[in-house]
Amino acid sequence: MTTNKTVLTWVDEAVALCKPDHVLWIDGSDKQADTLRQEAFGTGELIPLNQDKLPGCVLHRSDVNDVARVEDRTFICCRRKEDAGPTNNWFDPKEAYPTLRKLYDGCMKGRTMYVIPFVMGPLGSPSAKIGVEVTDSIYVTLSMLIMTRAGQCALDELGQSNDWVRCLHSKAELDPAKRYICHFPEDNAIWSINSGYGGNALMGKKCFALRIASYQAKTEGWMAEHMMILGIQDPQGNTRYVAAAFPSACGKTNLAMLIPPEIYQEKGYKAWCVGDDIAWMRIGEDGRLYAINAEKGFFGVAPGTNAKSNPNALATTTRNTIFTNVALNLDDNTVWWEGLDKNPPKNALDWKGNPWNPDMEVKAAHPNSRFTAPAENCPVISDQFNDPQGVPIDAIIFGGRRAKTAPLVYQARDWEHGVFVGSIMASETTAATTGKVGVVRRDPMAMLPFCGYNMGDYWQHWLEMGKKLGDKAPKIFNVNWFRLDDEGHFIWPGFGDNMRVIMWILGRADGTANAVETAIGYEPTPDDINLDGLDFSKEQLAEILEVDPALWREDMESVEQFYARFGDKLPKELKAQLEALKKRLG
Ligand code: GTP
Ligand code: SPV
Ligand code: MN
Repeated sequence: MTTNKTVLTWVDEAVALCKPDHVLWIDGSDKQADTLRQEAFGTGELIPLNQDKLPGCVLHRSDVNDVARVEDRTFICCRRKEDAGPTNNWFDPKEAYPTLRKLYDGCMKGRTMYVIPFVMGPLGSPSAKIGVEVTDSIYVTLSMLIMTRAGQCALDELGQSNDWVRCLHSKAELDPAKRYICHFPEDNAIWSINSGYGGNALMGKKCFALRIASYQAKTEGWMAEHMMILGIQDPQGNTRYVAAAFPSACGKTNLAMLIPPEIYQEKGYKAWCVGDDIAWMRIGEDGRLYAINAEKGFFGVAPGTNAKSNPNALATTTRNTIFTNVALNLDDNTVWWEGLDKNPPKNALDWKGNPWNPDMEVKAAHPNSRFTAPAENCPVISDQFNDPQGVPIDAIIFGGRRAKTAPLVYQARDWEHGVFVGSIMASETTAATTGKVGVVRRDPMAMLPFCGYNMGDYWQHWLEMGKKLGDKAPKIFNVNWFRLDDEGHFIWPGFGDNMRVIMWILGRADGTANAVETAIGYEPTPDDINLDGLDFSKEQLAEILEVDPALWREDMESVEQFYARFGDKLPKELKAQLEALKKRLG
């Protein structure tokens, strides 16, 4: 399939190390994917679903100890510890390589090694990058075929170039104690072993498109971000784009596929999805910031996805989709998860494959169960999805899950203040990563688990991008859909109604929307957000726009402690922003 010596040599080395019985190069054809699917049905790695109701769809159950990203087993392996920074686990490459080599030695005996060449980003895009993943998992292979542009097209695009990322993956024994997700940014390499799930194993995603790419982006002058990309088309047919960074399981996929409230639909507004998880952004010839979606599919959270919350996601998953760790409805051989509908199956298997019925205490689907679905299935996929140039971004939105502190929305005073707003982001942890759920932690730019180098240098890079963009820089905002009332209910209706907030944001970006200056930035008044057709009062809106200075002063103490970890890597601009905010808060 290729004469590229750098690829052939590396695959030979991987074969010599892992010692598979067979090697199969993935060409990207439907025929080959079908053969692999049939093989996986035979071994139980995949379970076929009802082909009338869910054509081309399959179910996969991961190992019960392998259900989410493992941040404590994820390492940045650069020569100097300080280059990994205080927020990453560091593993000296001098030790990491020999340690891992021992684990990979012979790990594919009796198995086939699949060689997957893949492109991140639209084919022919100046922003696109290439990788080759070898793996011993059919599930990973078929997932990569959905999530990336994989096969012969990638090798054609690569030609004889040496500029590609080496992704060595083996599920090995799936032993959590020997699980390593190691990134070598200085070597363009990722070594992942003993996991077969999600961001640990689909290496185009977080490993390459964020951890390695963020390092490349810093070196090459662009941005690799944990952001969805949404286009809002006005009645005149002009589409403007926003990019939003929310931590894992905090609403990117839902915002990316939102259905406009009726009041906007009636006027002729439309919403288009460009991406739901990873945006690569560079400055275009006109000086504006352009974003591409690095991926070709969605690896979305299943629980909570339903015909009301996200009908577009549901429609996207009705064909050629891999479901992982959801429940199997034995009556009609379809899938189910908590929050899909109010009719849980009476006769089902839970995500572990055990008999399940609605009277049982345990969950039918794992909280981090997911669908892997082709973007082309999405009813609102943007016609710019494959555009090599990407789309121009008018606004960057940060956000997280905060029960109290953060208001529904506010705008940063300028780019530098916006970088500060991103740097102080905090959010409650979710099931997307192993560990405790619901603990507030600082998660700058939603990149805490994904920045491939020192976060202090990353903030510096953001500041430099702002200088380059000058007055063409997108405006920066912060949102919080997750404010709770005293009974612990979400106050804001969220989902499609988030468009009401996006409209204010776009209005601010073009200078038409009103705002008042507050201690934390610019905020709308309750009159500035359109509540027409919504059962939600201005008093309620006022409540979630409110900023409690005492809570903020407390929060800034925690920011101060967080910042202190970066020593002299903390950009002085951010330190100054913190001091200025503290002063404004009194
Ligand atoms: P990753 O794929 O892990 O990066 O997650 P994500 O950021 O794409 O999150 P996603 O859109 O899948 O949403 C995660 C969870 O948050 C789901 O259970 C959603 O139902 C819920 N959610 C999303 N948007 C909203 C919202 O506006 N309000 C409320 N209350 N919940 C939301
Ligand atoms: C996330 O956790 O942000 C995800 C899922 O998008 S994973 O691919 O596992 O990283
Ligand atoms: Mn994500």
